[in-house]
Amino acid sequence: MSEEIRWVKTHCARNDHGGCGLLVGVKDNQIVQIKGDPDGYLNHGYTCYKGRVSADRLTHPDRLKYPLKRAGKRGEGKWQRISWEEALDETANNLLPIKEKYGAKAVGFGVGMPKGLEHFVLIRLANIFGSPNVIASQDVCHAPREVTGVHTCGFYPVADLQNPTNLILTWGSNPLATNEEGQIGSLVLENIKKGAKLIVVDPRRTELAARADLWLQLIPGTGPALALGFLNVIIEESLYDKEFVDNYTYGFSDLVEHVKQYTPEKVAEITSVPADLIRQAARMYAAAKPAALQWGNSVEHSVHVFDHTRALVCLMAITGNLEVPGGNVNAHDPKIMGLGEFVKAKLIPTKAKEMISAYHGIIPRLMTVAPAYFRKAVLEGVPYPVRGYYGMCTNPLVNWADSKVTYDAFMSLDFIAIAEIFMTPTAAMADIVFPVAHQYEMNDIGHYGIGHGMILARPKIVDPPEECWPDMKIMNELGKRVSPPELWHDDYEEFLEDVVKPAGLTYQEFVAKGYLKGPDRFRSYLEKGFRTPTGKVELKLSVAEKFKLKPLPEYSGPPEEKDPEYPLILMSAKTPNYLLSSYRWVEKLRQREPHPYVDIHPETANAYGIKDGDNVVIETKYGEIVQVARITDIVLPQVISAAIGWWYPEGDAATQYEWRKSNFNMLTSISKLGKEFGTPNLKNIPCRIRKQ
Ligand SMILES: Nc1nc2c(c(=O)[nH]1)N[C@H]1C(S)=C(S)[C@@H](COP(=O)(O)OP(=O)(O)OC[C@H]3O[C@@H](n4cnc5c(=O)[nH]c(N)nc54)[C@H](O)[C@@H]3O)O[C@H]1N2
Ligand SMILES: Nc1nc2c(c(=O)[nH]1)N[C@H]1C(S)=C(S)[C@@H](COP(=O)(O)OP(=O)(O)OC[C@H]3O[C@@H](n4cnc5c(=O)[nH]c(N)nc54)[C@H](O)[C@@H]3O)O[C@H]1N2
Ligand code: SF4
Ligand SMILES: [Mo]
Repeated sequence: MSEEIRWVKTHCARNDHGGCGLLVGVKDNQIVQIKGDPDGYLNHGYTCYKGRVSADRLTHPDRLKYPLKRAGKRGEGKWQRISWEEALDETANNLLPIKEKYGAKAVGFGVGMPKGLEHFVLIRLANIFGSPNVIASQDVCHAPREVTGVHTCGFYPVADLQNPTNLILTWGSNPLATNEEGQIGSLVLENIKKGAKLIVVDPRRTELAARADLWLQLIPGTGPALALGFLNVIIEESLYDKEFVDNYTYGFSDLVEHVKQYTPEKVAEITSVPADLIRQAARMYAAAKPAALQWGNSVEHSVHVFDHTRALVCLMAITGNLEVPGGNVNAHDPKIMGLGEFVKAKLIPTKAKEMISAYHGIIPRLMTVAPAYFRKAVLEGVPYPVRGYYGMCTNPLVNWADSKVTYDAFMSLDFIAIAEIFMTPTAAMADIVFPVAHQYEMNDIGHYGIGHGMILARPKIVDPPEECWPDMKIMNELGKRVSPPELWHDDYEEFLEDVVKPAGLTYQEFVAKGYLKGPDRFRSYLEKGFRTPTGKVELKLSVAEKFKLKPLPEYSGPPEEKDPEYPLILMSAKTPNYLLSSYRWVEKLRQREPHPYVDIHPETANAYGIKDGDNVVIETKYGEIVQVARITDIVLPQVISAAIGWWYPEGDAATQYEWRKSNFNMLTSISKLGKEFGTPNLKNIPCRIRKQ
């Protein structure tokens, strides 16, 4: 007999960084409806379309359901179904000989955008195995902001959208489409309704830009100059918070001298934002008190990420917006297990010295290896050989800059295991593919380790199909085969218990509560100072010399040299319909966005004889791809904005699903990297276009 619809509370996940409280309707082990939970802490009932149709990710007929072993040559698309025992043994029997021959560090453990608790189980697996090399896209996502924040003011300054604020300044962040790090866009709108002003810094006229009090349409990649221009105006016009600057900052007088050169007029030339608009925006931001600066991914997508981020933290600091409600805050965790303990960091005390990136003189505290350096190790043996890779929740062939180098590196590895929900271009290169359980099919914890001071419950709602296992279970069982079994759990669900135990809760009690949030604590510096070497916000870095870092933020020109052969500027932005390279196979999403679209200004389209819907070849020094023209004036005439993350799941596994055809990262390069984080340039790339 068919059961009634049962409504279960959970939190959305694996569509972006997640966070919306959801009510999930279940009937006969099937999800029949998903709606927003009005009690959701971050969303107050809001959901987006891809959240509402997210159960469709589970039911596609081509979803991976059994462990697979490569049958033909690598990448040929021929597979043999094997048992879990065989898949785990085969993986162990390949990883252990690599460890024996080259050392544990010759195995890289790969993750992508953090999706759930498995992210930290993977770091634990690497640590226990003895490899310092966790390979992650953190170099272009989150880590530069977090690490630079810690170096500058002792913490990761998060925009406080929960308390009333007078102004939100979005800086290369598009929360209505991306809800980055659980900064759910609807909260920005709620603040605006209550009277907060809005300034948007974005090269595209986004939905938010269209609603903003001021919109600064800068040339992509020129953000550091604009931030320095803001500092110039605020200092020249004495709009800064004098009491805070006098008592709690280090190096102000050097900053004053330094930013004199970044006059609004000079910055206008670089950024194409009119000088008066720069003045007006800087004044409005400085006067608002409190003002929340919501920064985004584009801060990171440049070789100049360190300067950019440093300038923005200086801006928050001198305007007195650090650690105040409605400003940029230090989010404190609830009483849960600390990350270091969870990942068993103590077992690998020499990690910072031995990881691949240490050789490249990376900034201290960045504990993952940038993909650029990983591939150098694989292809050139620099600084030492790396021959094996275990990857989950990631699709490097499409998502890492310079896809051709990724292909070569994956062809060259001795052994690759990938855990996936669907056969992707990267999984198609593997020797072993593990089929995984997904959101709604396993117990999970969200937002652990993201730095926003909360964790969210994501309980299991339906059973996974056939032989799919949660990533955590796979690693728990693999761990027992490749490292001392006593360091692993009998049952992988104990990982969930570990996290919430310090709060005095079982996982199920945590699920009943829904989420845990740390205490709101503001202006802790009044008692303790800032957690930097000088105890102050370091406008000028006191450790600059020691770590060979720039003491003051600067603008050192466009991330790539201008090139008359490639007269247009290529950028990208994330679409509301997909997560990076994921879910092109979900029909309801594909109907909304069937093709990769490149946004081209009408004047430019006209000059090149391109019409809306035409196939367009986009070409950079590094490669060419094809996308479909969308003629729109949301971009400047000299800028085009192309889609990221594209491959064609309906294509052929033997050609890795046409991974070259429309993939943005065929156009990017790792020949020039930011020194501090190993970051490639993903925005402001000289390009040219033609009708196909
Ligand atoms: N040019 C350019 N490149 C970029 C970016 C850009 O803006 N421009 N953005 C960068 C950013 S910010 C990031 S974070 C990276 C992201 O890079 P990735 O993290 O590699 O990106 P995703 O597309 O999220 O890839 C995730 C893969 O995980 C799979 N997956 C989903 N859920 C699960 C799960 O529960 N378990 C397992 N095992 N697999 C799962 C999906 O099917 C998908 O194939 O890309 C970066 N690359
Ligand atoms: N729907 C959806 N949500 C996502 C993701 C997704 O792929 N899809 N990805 C998730 C991930 S991994 C991340 S890291 C976050 C990213 O979240 P965001 O940072 O919000 O995402 P982006 O779209 O990369 O960049 C934000 C805005 O920066 C603008 N921009 C581009 N270049 C520049 C520039 O040079 N300067 C300035 N000031 N602005 C620029 C773009 O036009 C865009 O509107 O989103 C997460 N959420
Ligand atoms: S905004 Fe993000 S967390 Fe909220 S429903 Fe959409 S995908 Fe899920
Ligand atoms: Mo990201």
